[in-house]
Amino acid sequence: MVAGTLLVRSSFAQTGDKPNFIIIFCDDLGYGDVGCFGSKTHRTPNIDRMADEGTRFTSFYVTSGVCTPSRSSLMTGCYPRRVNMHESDGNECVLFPVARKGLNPSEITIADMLKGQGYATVCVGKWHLGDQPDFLPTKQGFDYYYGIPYSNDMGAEQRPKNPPLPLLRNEKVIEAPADQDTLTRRYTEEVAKFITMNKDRPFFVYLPHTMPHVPLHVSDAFRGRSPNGMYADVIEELDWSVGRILQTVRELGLAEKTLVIFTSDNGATGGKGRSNGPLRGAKGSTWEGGQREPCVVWWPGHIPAGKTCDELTTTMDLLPTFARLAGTKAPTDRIIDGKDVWPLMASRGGAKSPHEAFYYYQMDQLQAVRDDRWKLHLPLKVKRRNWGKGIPNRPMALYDLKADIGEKMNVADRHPDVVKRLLALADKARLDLGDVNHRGNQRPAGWVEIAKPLTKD
Ligand SMILES: [Ca+2]
Repeated sequence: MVAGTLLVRSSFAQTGDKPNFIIIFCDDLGYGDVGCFGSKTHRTPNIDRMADEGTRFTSFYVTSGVCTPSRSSLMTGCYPRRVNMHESDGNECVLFPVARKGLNPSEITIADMLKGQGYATVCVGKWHLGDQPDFLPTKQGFDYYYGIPYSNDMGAEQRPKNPPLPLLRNEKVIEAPADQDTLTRRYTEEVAKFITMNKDRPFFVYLPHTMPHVPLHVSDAFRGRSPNGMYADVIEELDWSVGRILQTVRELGLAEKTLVIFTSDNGATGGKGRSNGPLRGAKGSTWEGGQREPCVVWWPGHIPAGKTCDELTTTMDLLPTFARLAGTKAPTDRIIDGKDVWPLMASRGGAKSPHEAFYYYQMDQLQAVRDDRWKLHLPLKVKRRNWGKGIPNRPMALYDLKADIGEKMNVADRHPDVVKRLLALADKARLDLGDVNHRGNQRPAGWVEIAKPLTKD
């Protein structure tokens, strides 16, 4: 059985039988918000079944506690600073409507790479990597786009100076303001249709859900259904969506040809039924609760069922991993920070994380570094925050993540050798990726001279 599976695996790309890829990327879903990651309040039978049939990654990271930088990494396989998407044109932590800045179209996104390998590519959902025509998904490797270009709280309904929240099909606004109640359902239908239309060729689906980012919206079928309030209603509809997509894949006979990943772009905000499980901190922070995400990887016959992998992995790894599975390589003409983690997904005996370290940045500032076991919060004169004033005089703190996932006990005094090693890794990152006033090896973002609002004709 094992040998047979390995044989299928190794011959997959060579036979021209390229696997399909689906990334389901929730917005602000916390580490403890789904059953298979410990939620006792949200009913998520479909995501739990996906975990039973696949592998849970329990040390899976996004590169930022907020949307835009996190998404830039998933798309490019690079830290946000590398592609200059760590802050907006107005020095905010994320892009706002009518931004002059966006993900540079000269970056090679996962979609660009897979399109080059003959894949049909679709982005359905919240983009948030630039709202100008040059930066939209259709200019970043996606054949088709349906969704909102930035966060659902950035329309005129919440911020009167902005245009009404636009819903786009490709580059055209088809609805404004978008009817948010039906977004999760409509996204799911768009994806199911796309999969069905492209069942006979390799495809890549990127589904960055608008939910459960606030304002919360849910369709009539799910409103008030959960005993745990609106947030749980929203999670249950997202779970339904996962089930509907996997059912589509199964019914078309594509289960053994399709790798599906379920995760989130950053941690949950605090309170109101949201949960980052045992993790400290929340969305927007460099505590684990901001950047460690629930992650389930599913591919029957290729990825083992019912397993858990605690090795350090990141959204940046998806581009090089998909490249390998599609029979190509990640770009070699530029620095790519992600690593091929297929040996971990396939649970090859003894496979270890290919990362020497992971770096936690808040906007332009390096705040923490971890290796396989230890996380060091760096001493900072002013610890920057994504919003509000920085926090002065933050002392150094070391946590043993294997014994203390909640970052409760500072053990820096007991492990001076570990502190020294992690400080050296931080210096290495500063040289390469930069830190505050040091630019590092950074590629330019995309810019336009005059930004225009996305409005309905
Ligand atoms: Ca988010």
